[in-house]
Amino acid sequence: MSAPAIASYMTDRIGPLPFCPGCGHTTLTHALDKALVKLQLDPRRVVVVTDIGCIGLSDRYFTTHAFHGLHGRSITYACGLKLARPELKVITLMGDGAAGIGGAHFLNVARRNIGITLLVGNNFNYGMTGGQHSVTTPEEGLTSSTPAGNPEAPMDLCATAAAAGAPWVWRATMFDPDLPDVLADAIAQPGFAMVDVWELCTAYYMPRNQFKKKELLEMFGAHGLTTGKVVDRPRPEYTARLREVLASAKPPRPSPGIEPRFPHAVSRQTGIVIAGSAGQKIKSSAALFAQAGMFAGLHATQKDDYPITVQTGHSVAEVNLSPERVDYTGIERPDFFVLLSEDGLRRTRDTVAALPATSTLYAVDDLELPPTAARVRRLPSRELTKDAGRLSLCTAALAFLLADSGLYPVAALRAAISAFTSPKIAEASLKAAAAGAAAVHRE
Ligand SMILES: Cc1ncc(C[n+]2csc(CCOP(=O)(O)OP(=O)(O)O)c2C)c(N)n1
Ligand code: SF4
Ligand SMILES: [Mg+2]
Repeated sequence: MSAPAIASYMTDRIGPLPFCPGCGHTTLTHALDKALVKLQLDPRRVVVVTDIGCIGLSDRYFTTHAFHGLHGRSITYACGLKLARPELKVITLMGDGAAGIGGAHFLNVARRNIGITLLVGNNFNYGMTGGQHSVTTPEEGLTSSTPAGNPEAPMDLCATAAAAGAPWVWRATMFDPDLPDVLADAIAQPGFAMVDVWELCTAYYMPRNQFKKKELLEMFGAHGLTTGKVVDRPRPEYTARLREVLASAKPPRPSPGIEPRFPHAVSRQTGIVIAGSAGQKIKSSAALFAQAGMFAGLHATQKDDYPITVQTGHSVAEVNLSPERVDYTGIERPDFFVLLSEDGLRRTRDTVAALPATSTLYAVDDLELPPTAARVRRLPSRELTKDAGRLSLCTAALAFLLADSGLYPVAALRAAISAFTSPKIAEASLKAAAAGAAAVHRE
């Protein structure tokens, strides 16, 4: 038989592996090398992902791509790589400590079935930081953080991954002669595959607990566990499935774009606050008002304030219009204030009371206002909503403001309504805009 084209995926250019003598991570790392040799994958299409912990020192010894990040997060990096580049074989090496610290990632990669390979170098403690207990430390296990014995029940990583939906799970030990073949099988899986490799940490867990090969193997019996395949139930891989779903999704409606085609009379950044109730279309009307400003060649920003609940409580929108770029979107002294309901007034009463004499306050006619220095203009709400209905009050009020202030033409608001709302809504909104503008001129 001819020798494999690639005889090793590891380099000795940076010296020997850094692990303590007898450490299981050495065995696991070499087993991964043998698995890659068996599969003869193009090293440019393989990424070894690790995080912190002794096991995380291994990635730089591989001649594949490598990614090294924060403790417990290697699954997230691996998933990101796989989602962006599904053609890559992404292999994650992490410790039992990292599996616990990144527990949510561990559950979700199994649930989603993202096609990465997860190899856990499970040595029952935090090796790198001096042997503290981890989620897999056996009950009564002695560690630097459980000197009187671990009072916690350990987590069975394989059962946990299986319960979360992992399609392929294998429980192994560093002493298994077929470990390279098992890792090769795991890497060859199209979906998520995990191998939990029970190991010795010869520096800490082994001496503290008199825990050698015999004790490690006996632990299986004590927990009613066996080595070998735990789960093999293939199901569609997430990355491929996601691409299918995205390919079949309806493309978003192309935006009509906003080309300036109206004049304006705004010489400086101008702040407009609109305060009303949820359900009064405050947010969407304010958005049209801002877009209409852009049709007049202005820069516009919008910020909304509303409770998390729907159809109840206040709704406040703040819009800035400016001939220059808007760098600060806060409105401390509104130039214009539109007040459409008791909810809106309750939310903004202090601001309304503090409005300066340079402000104009447009308030619906049935609201009792606090004393204010602002110039007050009353909005005839019955007249404004007669044709278009109650839901269009905000649009009518904004048209009133435009016709009164001359910031930019009401025609720009009409253009925004026609461009950005469905024909049915546009019909009512255009009526409202006409009613708002007409009410000003009637006075
Ligand atoms: C978020 C975070 N928590 C804690 C640490 C400190 N820390 C560094 S290595 C390590 C333990 C690693 O244990 P494990 O993942 O089991 O790997 P091992 O060293 O046993 O191979 C810890 C807790 C860290 N680097 N980052
Ligand atoms: S401290 Fe433990 S896990 Fe880390 S290299 Fe040494 S034996 Fe291995
Ligand atoms: Mg560990």
